[in-house]
Amino acid sequence: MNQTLVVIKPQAVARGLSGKIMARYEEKGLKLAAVKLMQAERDLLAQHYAEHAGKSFYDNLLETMGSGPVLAMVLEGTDAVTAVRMLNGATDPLKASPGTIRGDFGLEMAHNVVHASDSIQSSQREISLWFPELAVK
Ligand code: FUP
Repeated sequence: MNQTLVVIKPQAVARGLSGKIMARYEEKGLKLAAVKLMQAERDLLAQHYAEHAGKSFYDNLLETMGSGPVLAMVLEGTDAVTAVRMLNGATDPLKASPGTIRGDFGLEMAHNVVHASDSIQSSQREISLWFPELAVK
């Protein structure tokens, strides 16, 4: 069993896709451990995407992610990190296979519809960043 962070991005929330996307994860057998609709502050996004600081797409990425509410969630299950990455598909929606979430619901790299942690280590870092209230006190 492990946990992973998923963020449904602002444009997908605005397009009314949250329910459909969440259903994909639930239908796979992943369990929702936490969920919240929130406006991501720039400071949170800068920490979240620290590995991309300085890259050509960084400013646009932070602006896009801060452009409206996101739906952040923690999903858990057997190999949840890998399971979610497989369901999401490739980063670039044009290269993501049809049937995957990114493949089915978007066209452009800068506007793919979801983020998910890429390893158990990043899931732990990202869950504590997005859900500090879940930390053991
Ligand atoms: P992923 O782990 O699949 O979310 O992909 P990355 O961490 O490499 O990228 C994070 C986000 O940056 C992507 F969702 C979209 C954006 N991005 C671009 O806009 N252009 C790029 O060339 C790479 C990533």
